[in-house]
Order: sequence, then structure tokens, then C-alpha cells
Amino acid sequence: MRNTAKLLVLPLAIGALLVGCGSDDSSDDTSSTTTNQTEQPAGGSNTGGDSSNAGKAQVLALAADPSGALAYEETELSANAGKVTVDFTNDSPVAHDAVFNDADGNEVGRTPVITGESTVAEFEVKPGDYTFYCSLPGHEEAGMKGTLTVK
Ligand SMILES: [Cu+2]
Repeated sequence: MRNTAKLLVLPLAIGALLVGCGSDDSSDDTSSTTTNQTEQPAGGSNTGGDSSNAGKAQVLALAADPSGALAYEETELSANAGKVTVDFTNDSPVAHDAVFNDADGNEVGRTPVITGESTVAEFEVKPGDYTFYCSLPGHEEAGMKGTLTVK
């Protein structure tokens, strides 16, 4: 029990130093430390793992071959885990989209099918290997696909 008591007193002393000179009350109340330690669990939501990284969406540029070939201009994309925004441009006269799958083949995001314009797809990724492809008939088979590596 003595060791436990020391462990409880130390953070209190530190806490008192941080709070300032006026908090003599808490240093006397070693018996009530258990109640003090349950302070404001709701305020600790910021410590939820990697949420600090997830706040910033990354923009990944992806373009279809502007001449109309069944190909993307980028076949290897990379990102950090979290939110990604794929900025997909198709300046060609052929309709295309971009569909993203995780390593298990489950779809995680897709753009609309567009022709001669740009669009975006937003989704979240975890570390691992993803693939993307154009879902229009024959396009993936012709080589319209690539990989997205997430760190
Ligand atoms: Cu296509």
C-alpha cells in the first residue's frame, strides 16, 4: 500500500505545481485521490489515437490519358493513412472513373464516371496496399489500373 500511496501523491504534487500556488487543498487530500483521478474523462477525447493525422485530407491527383487511351497517367499513388481526396481529371473524350479497392478487394471509394471534366472522391484509408481501376467495360483489362500504397 505504501508504494501505491507514493505513486498517487507524486502526480498530485506535479499537478499542484502546474496549477499554481493556490491549490493547497488537493495536496492535503491524499485519501480522495481516487475521485480526483476520474477528472473530466470527456475532455480527453483528443487523445484518441491517430485522430490528429486524420484531420487533414490529402489530395491525390489522378488523370486519365487525355488522348483517349485506356490508361491513367499515374499508375502508382501513395498516401498516409487517414482521409484522402482523389482529384480525378479526365480531359479525354472517353468516359472513365476510378474505383479504389483494399487488399481484400473491398471497394473503399469511387469517383463518378466523367468525360472531359474533373471530379473528386473522398474516402479513408489504412496502412496497406490498395488498387484502383476504371470500371467501364474493358478498360481495366486494357491496363487502366494502378496501385495506391498507404503508409
Ligand atoms: Cu476508363
